Amino acid sequence: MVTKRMNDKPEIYASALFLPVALILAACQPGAVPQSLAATPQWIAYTYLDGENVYAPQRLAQPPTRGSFTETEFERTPEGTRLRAVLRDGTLYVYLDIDQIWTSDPSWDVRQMLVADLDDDGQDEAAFVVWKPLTLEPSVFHDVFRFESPFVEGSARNHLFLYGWRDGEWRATWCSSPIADPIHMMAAGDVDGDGANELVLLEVSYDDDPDEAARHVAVWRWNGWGFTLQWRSNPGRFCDLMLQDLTGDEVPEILVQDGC
Ligand SMILES: [Ca+2]
Ligand SMILES: [Ca+2]
Ligand SMILES: [Ca+2]
Repeated sequence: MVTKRMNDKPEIYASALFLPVALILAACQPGAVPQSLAATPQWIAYTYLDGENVYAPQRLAQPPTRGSFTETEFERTPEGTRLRAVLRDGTLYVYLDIDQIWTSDPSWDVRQMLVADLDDDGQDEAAFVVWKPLTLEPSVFHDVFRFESPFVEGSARNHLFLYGWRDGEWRATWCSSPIADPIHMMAAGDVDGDGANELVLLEVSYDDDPDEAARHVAVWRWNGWGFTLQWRSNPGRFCDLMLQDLTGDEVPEILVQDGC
């Protein structure tokens, strides 16, 4: 099992100004030892080891019951209306009662959406994974930092966006820069039992087909201005992701398939 020192933790920041920092931090992660837990697809449960910042794997004899990530309804808003967010064919639609009030940008390919309190402010938001064309900011990358962006203008880059109902309107509450390790799947839950949700990801590489298996399972937690890596698994070929408590302690295990 590969563990990480506290000062090695990469972070996902919101502002494009922080992109080089985030990338540099991600590039500084120590290499993990290749070790797949299964040669053929096998369900595995990762359980948090109290106080050790590590999730221990255990093979499951039976596959878990599957969940759905394609449609979620919010709680009623303070105005007494119903807010509903629906992901359909790569587009996210938001309705207030029967009125459609927001649609994701046509250039975005929205892959997954979930609703949870991810920034620990007591209010739920919609978190969604987006592939969208990279738009460089010349004044930032060339005039200020004096180096070329590692990404090509117009290439598809992966982002995590948080939107919510705030001050009587549907709006962005946090938007990431291009993510260093694109998100294949995500789930949200308090997987370490400390009372705040973590963001659990299956991560791929830009060199991979993002629709194929993921390389790592990772747990990220909100740090006040972005997400900090708490833990990352050994490499594998992961697909499927869900959170279920299998041990009866009301702390969900991270369930994934390896060997996909
Ligand atoms: Ca929140
Ligand atoms: Ca937690
Ligand atoms: Ca448990």
